[in-house]
Amino acid sequence: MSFTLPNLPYDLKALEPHISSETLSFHHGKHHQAYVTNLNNLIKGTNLENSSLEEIIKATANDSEKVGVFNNAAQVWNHTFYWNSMRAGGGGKPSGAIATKIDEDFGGYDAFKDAFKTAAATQFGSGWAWLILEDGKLKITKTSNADTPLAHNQKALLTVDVWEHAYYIDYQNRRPDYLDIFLNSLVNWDFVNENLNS
Ligand code: MN3
Repeated sequence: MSFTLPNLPYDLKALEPHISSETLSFHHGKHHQAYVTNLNNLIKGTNLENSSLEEIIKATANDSEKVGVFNNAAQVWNHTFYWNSMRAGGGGKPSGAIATKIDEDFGGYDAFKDAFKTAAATQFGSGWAWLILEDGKLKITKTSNADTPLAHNQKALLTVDVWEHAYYIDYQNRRPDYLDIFLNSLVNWDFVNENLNS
């Protein structure tokens, strides 16, 4: 099976002024596309050629000879998940089941927000911050480079990309400003609720 780049769930200008069409154009059209192209080249003619993306990620997560396959497969998956983690007019306090669960497990939205921002701000170098469900509890994690909750039997609910390519055009080195905007104006809580209920 050959993978194709999924379309963005909104148009390139949809997240402006918070994330520019220039950022989305490069990030989706160049970076995400490159992971798809690399993955297709790496699995061609191998025993992973007919596997799903999730199967490839799980099969290669702990295989030191398949690091390249894992990195590209996980980055394809992580980016699709990230696009869906945002929407125009998003952010702020959640509603629905996730709001209740955040109150139960973090003691309120503000505590969640502080913990998520801290994890994302303190990820050294490239990586991701996540809201996940593990053993029935919400947790916040951070992963380096391509690493993903899928490789750790954790259910991903929300992510933010903290590779510099995600924010450098719009925020330069100011990762904390990008994170504030993500939390206050971009989070797609409907997607988070769908993931929680799936
Ligand atoms: Mn990225």
